[in-house]
Amino acid sequence: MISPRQFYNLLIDKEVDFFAGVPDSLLKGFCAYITDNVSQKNNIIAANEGGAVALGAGYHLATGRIPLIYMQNSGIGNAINPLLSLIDNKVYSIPMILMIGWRGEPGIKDEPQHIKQGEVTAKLLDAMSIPYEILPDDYNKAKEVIRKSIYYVKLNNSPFAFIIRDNLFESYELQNKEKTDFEMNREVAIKTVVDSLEMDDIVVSTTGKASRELFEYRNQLNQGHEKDFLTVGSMGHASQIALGIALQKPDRQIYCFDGDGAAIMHTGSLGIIGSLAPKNFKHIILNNGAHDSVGGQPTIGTNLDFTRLAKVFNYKNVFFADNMLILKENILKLKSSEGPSLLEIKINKGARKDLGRPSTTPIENKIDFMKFLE
Ligand SMILES: Cc1ncc(C[n+]2csc(CCOP(=O)(O)OP(=O)(O)O)c2C)c(N)n1
Repeated sequence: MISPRQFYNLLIDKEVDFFAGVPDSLLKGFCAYITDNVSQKNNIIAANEGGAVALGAGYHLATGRIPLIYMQNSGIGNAINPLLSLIDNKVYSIPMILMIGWRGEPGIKDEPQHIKQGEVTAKLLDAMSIPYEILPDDYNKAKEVIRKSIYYVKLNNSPFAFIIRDNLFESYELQNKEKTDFEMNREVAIKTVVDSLEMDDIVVSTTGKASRELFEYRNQLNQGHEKDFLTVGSMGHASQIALGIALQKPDRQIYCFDGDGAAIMHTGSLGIIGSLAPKNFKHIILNNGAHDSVGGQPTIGTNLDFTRLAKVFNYKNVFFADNMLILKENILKLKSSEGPSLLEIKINKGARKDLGRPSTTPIENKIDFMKFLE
């Protein structure tokens, strides 16, 4: 294992001191370390991975220096466009280090949404002609990889990727935890909303712990999972899945349980919801101001008023709750409102340590869900 501090110091020695990315659980220790120790201007938690690559490009254009862009391998998809049409040698030829968390590494048990991504991570890099190394967990070997890769990116003005295996980084607890003092956390908010839904209502829930908490709550209630579409991968797209359903099923009420990080990742989607304006679309933003599911790194959610954003994007009705009493009142208002409507719930970060994972497969869920929609 490598300590995040040692790894950071190796980069600093090579004058790599600008970071941008979207956090990942495999990079948790490193992301937490730089969140604590690097100024906000030099560690930008981007809206999405493509934005992070572009930020790195801007930094390089302005300084001539090498940025490091971090992401989970799920984020490669978001990054492909700027990687190929902005920084590639055939376009602007911009050097950068990519640091990619390898979820779904073949041979290591992981969730279904990571399997394919894990299988093709190296192949995707090959297809983009981006050389890579699996970062060794020996300090001296890692040092050598860093030295060679920085030499390479400077010489070729092009990117080089570090693939990061699970457990490479020693754990590091985020110190700069902005503590909030709301009444609820995500799980309590989800339970409260679920308790007030009707038998026939549909839920599309976002990536990360929200879907896991929803799944467990249905178990606790001895209900099936057919009412819920769990967006286990595809972060940021739950609202458009929900929109696609809402438009085809105008007689059903569709609730999207979204995260602040996920909604920020593809905010333009809110505008598409506002413009198509399905009356049966109910958007619930569980705003903990953090990428809680992968380590609690901050998002801009803390200072973002999602109700205002929704109004600008032409939602018909907006509601807000930061405590249980108001939440219970405003869910009722949300339910009876003409959509698209949005309810922002302000919550604390954090989840149960013993939170489980869906025990049914995505395909089983899809089949049950489609039956329920019929
Ligand atoms: C494209 C992509 N990038 C990154 C991730 C890793 N990831 C999974 S959940 C998550 C955090 C989601 O944050 P938010 O939507 O605010 O929900 P919270 O975890 O706070 O409930 C991240 C970054 C991912 N799955 N997909």
